[in-house]
Amino acid sequence: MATRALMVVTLLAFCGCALTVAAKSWWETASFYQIYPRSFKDSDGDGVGDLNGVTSMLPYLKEIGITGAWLSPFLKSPMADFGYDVSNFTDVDPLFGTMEDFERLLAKAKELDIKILLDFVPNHSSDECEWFIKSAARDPVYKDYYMWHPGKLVDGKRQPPNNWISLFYGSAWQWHEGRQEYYFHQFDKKQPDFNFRNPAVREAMNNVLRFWLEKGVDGFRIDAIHHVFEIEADEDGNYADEPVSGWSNDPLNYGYVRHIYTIDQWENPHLVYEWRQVLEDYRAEHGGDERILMIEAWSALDIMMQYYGNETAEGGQIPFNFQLISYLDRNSDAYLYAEVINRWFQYMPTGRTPNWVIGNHDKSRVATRFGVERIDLFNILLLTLPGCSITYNGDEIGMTDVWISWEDTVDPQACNSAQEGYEWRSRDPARTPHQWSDTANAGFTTGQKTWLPISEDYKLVNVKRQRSVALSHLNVFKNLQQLRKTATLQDGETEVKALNNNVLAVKRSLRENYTYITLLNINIFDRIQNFNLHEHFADLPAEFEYVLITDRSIKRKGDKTPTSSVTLMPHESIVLRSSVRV
Ligand SMILES: *[C@@H]1O[C@H](CO)[C@@H](O)[C@H](O)[C@H]1NC(C)=O
Ligand SMILES: *[C@@H]1O[C@H](CO)[C@@H](O)[C@H](O)[C@H]1NC(C)=O
Ligand SMILES: *[C@@H]1O[C@H](CO)[C@@H](O)[C@H](O)[C@H]1NC(C)=O
Ligand SMILES: CC(=O)N[C@H]1CO[C@H](CO)[C@@H](O)[C@@H]1O
Ligand SMILES: [Ca+2]
Ligand SMILES: [Ca+2]
Repeated sequence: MATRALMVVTLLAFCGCALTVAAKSWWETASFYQIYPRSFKDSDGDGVGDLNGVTSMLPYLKEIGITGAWLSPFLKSPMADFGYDVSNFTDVDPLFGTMEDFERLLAKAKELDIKILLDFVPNHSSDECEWFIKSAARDPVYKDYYMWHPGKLVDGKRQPPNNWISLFYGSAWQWHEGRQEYYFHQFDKKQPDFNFRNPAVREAMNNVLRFWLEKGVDGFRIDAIHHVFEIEADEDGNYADEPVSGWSNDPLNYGYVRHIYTIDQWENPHLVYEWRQVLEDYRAEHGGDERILMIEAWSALDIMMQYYGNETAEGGQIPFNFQLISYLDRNSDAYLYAEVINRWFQYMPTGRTPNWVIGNHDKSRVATRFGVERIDLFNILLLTLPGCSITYNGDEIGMTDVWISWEDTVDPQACNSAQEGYEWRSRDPARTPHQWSDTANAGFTTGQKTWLPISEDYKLVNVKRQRSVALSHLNVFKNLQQLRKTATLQDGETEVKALNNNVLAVKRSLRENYTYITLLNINIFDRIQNFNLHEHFADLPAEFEYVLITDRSIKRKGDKTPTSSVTLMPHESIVLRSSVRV
């Protein structure tokens, strides 16, 4: 089994034992990219990105060293949640193109050796899915596909069955006139939750995976897995209230209750093990490279680790590591960075592979959350840590959030409640169109309008311009991908530590190879840092060479520095390489 081979590698990485390095599976050092298809590239001028647009830009992914991409949903959908409300799990939405377009995308990706992962949204379908329509009509096959409840009578008035709240505001139970029952939805009311306790639902979803494997996808990114199961109903078919949290005064606010019955139920990881088995069975029959699962869960670390697998069953290869997103902000010091990074290593079971994520389509952009002066810093960190990196489209050129007026806001998480505070809830600012060039609409579309406004900074921040600026964010990203191919960054041991409040160091070393040290000046004040690396790491040679610099650097690539006195300029991030193999 592939994971046994991994164990050897990771032992080497974390205890330095003298074992041989086993060959790695393709994904273990992959540089992944998240494509939000609505905003990546529009091929037909309607102002919404599409599959042919993605296909036309696959050479760009190759150019920037991406080895695998996951695409946010492009399946048939009424778009109440921009595709996260799927009405047919095996059909492409005409807004994005056709199945033939997707097949062409896959063929082109194969030609370029870029792996493609589909976003699989198992928790719910759209209320316009045929399965839901049949379920509402009590069709004998589908009637228990979703979570239905007659509600309770209070003073002769019908009320939702309990106090469960939707993430998008208000009761999680929606009355259905046709069936004369409530259905449960963790997200929008147009996203009814599946009943995963029904084996027929499990099989239907397994068949969805098989359908796309047959098309040739290399795996799946699993959406919102921590919401999949709810607590089992009691003997009378009722579900207990969730306890009031005390964090909010508004009983319709998601934070009003503690979600002990609607998230992180113990069954969730086991569903992932079942899906992994579907992938393994497919591979056993059809061969090819390992198919993978990326797992999206916003859960405590001990729960996250269960998604890797248990003693007898394999799980997802990549349970998203959201530690950097969850615990760091622009005021964090280097000790916190080190702690947050090392925590994943401490919890991760032997033989598993770490992964690093700093942005996605639900979070404020990294350039906005941490400041534009830290764009290179995070790209350098993600790409020099061991394991796989996952970059949200646009972060390689340092795109920032775009302010969007209430009138232009389209995200249901913002629109479903009052105008007041919508800016806090809206996910639109991080979803604006990709900035390709300085031409009209940033080269995203040939049309006049775009589904979300283009950032005003597109004449300065775009791919075309950054290609021609030596130390642009894009070129730093590309230079990193070259470094990443070295034996040390692929297979080396890792030591992450803060040198002081302001400087984070990542040391990567491998027997008989060069040692690399990433140094990040996190300093929230504009200060120069000087330090002696011998005081922090044992057995370093006397001299290091600059192999990666940024536009903050005064040194040049190839310059040398004594190990005893390394200087970082304000907000400078660099990678040094030992002058000799060790
Ligand atoms: C999904 O779409 C395909 C292709 O149009 C169709 O054959 C299938 O019946 C649809 N499935 C559902 C559940 O609507
Ligand atoms: C691991 O998960 C499998 C599949 O869900 C289960 O059958 C098995 O009992 C679990 N093993 C342990 C040791 O918990
Ligand atoms: C560097 O490490 C690789 C293993 O990843 C090894 O094959 C090689 O011999 C090492 N030494 C040199 C000089 O490359
Ligand atoms: C990061 C991410 O993919 N979030 C999605 C989680 O699932 C909900 C509902 O499907 C979406 O609204 C989010 O965008
Ligand atoms: Ca389009
Ligand atoms: Ca659910």
